[in-house]
Formats: sequence, C-alpha cells, structure tokens
Amino acid sequence: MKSIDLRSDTVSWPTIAMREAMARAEVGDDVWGDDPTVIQLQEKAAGLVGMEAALFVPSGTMANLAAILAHCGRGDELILGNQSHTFRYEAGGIAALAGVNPHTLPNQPDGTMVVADIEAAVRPDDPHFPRSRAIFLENTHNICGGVAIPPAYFSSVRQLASRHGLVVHLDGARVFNAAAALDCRVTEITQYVDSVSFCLSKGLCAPAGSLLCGSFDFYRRARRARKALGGGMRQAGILAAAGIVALEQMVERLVEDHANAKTLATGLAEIPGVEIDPAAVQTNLVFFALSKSVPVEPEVLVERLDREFNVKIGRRGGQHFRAVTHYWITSRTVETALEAFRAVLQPLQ
Ligand code: TLP
Repeated sequence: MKSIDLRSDTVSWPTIAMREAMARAEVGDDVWGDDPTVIQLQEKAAGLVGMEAALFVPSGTMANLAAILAHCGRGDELILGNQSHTFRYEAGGIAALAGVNPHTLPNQPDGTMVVADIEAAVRPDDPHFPRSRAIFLENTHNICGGVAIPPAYFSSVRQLASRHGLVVHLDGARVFNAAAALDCRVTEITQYVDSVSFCLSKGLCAPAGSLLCGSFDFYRRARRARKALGGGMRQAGILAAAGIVALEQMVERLVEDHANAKTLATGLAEIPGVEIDPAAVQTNLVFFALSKSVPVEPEVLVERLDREFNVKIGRRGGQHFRAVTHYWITSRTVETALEAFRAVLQPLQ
C-alpha cells in the first residue's frame, strides 16, 4: 500500500501526463538559452502572473535568493517577516551568500506585517545605517497557517514601497493556492509587486522547479545570479515540460486540495485532545496541536501513524504538527487518515 503522505505538498510526485510530456520534450542547452521547452514555460509563466519575463530555476529557495541578489547589493537591507520562509528556512542564504542585512518584523496571524511597522523600519539616508532596499512578502503564508493574503494588502505595501523607493518581492511558492482561496486572478495580487517566485513542485505536482518573474531588466540580473548560484541547467526542457502541464492542468484543481484540507481539519477537531480551528484553515496547509492532556507523546503519534497506518505527518516541534493536502490525497485518503488518527488517539472509544 502506498503511504498517505501529508508531510508537505512537495512530496507530490508527477502525474502521468507530466511523465509523458517529459518523455516527448524538445530540449536544448538552456544555459545558452537554447531550450525551446524552457522558453515556452517561461513565457507561459510570465503571462500568467502578468510580468514581462520569467526565469526557470531549480527550487523556490534559489528563486528567492536570486531575487535578493538581483534586487540588492551587499550591505543593503531587506525587510521581511520573522516567520517568513526566506528568513527561517533558506539556510541563511540571505546573509551568507547575498551579504544582505535581514530586518525582520513580526508576522501577524494573518501572514502580514503591519504596514506602519514596515514604514517605521525604512532607514533614513544616514551613513550609520544600511540602505533599505526591498520588502519581501509571502502568499500563501506558510508558517502563519497557509493563510491567503488579499490583494488590498499588497496595494498598501506597494504604495509605501513606492513612496520610499523600495522594491517588493513576493515569495509566492503557493500563490496559486492564495488566488484560489481568495477566488481572484493571481494577477490581482502580483500586479503590486516587482517580482514574484512561485513553485511548480508543491501543489502543482511537477518534480522540480520554480519560476522567478519580473521585468526584462530584472530577468537579466536574476539570470546572472542563477548562474553564480550554480542553477544554470542544460537540457532543462525535460523538467520544464512537466512544468507546462502543471500550469495547464493543476492550477484550477487546487480548490479540491483546500476542500480536502477543510475535511481533514473538521475531522481532527472532532477528536478529543486535538487542538485546531477548522475555520482558520484557508488552503491546503493544516496546522494542529495535541493537548498535553492526551496520553500520547507527539513523537509516538507521528511514529505510530507511520508504522501502523502508513500515514505520514509533519512534526513542528513541541506538541505541534502540520498535515498538507495535495493532488495524491483524495477525499477517500483523508477519511483513511482520520481513521488512523482516531485509532491512535481514542483507542478505547
Ligand atoms: N517549504 C517547504 C519546507 O521548506 C518548509 C514546505 O514543506 O512547506 N517559500 C515557501 C513559502 C515555502 O513553503 C517553501 C518550501 C519555499 C519557499 C522553498 O521551496 P523549495 O523547497 O523549492 O526550495
């Protein structure tokens, strides 16, 4: 039996249509700009988010770092959330490789940073200070619960950034989930930012790759940064072919993942000792905690679900967990996963 893998949407494997497209893909050397399938993917991606150009990169982490390198110089300062993926989970590349000063502000439960806090964080022109250069936003916001941040917030940050001559980058690893949850076009969000990265390899199921999108000029700088980071790939059309299928076939269906996440959250809420507010689940990320009153240790829950029921969930420290729905998690598998949770957490009832 295949496992029910809820650790992340990154674990989703490519669809049959993707594998077929990969086998047929026309390829060339993309470092030389010769790969027709990569070019097609990049044009499609740029069009989707309403930008002039898009660059195919191996991962979301590289997309964000290439964006930093393209926007900022050494010693510049970047304003970003203290719960942002770039600050917390990208191996400190911002400092180690870009030489950029991270200026973190508290993320609110809705995934935003308070606009007045951002304004107050912008440095005056004084040789004592680093130069404020960019603002990083994230949508959906992963750690804040997979919440979708509406376009109006992006509009306010844009106005503030323009007043101070700052650029805005969006880590939109799951920006199509955000648009689906908000029932808006993705361009309603991306129109307010200078650059956006999004991932093909999460809910969209492609085996690898992200797109970094912005102006032609930004694209040229990002392409140089990608080369410096070792992210120039040769016959990358094999991967891009799966990405094209992802954009054509997997975006519209993300609402199904959100519905399954809601069912999972609702089912978990009915199990005594599981702490979760199903109303707070907006997309495909389900965060929950185990009350200390439950006589099951967190590591035992993870281990028994896996060993006895083939259900994998993410452990987030302490009593906290994350379960993520994606294409390979159907409404049936959600029910099976819930039965496993019940078997471990309420064996005598
Ligand atoms: N997130 C992964 C882990 O790294 C935590 C996950 O399982 O959710 N931005 C955001 C908002 C992300 O959630 C991720 C991956 C990335 C960037 C990085 O993407 P990759 O893994 O392609 O480098």
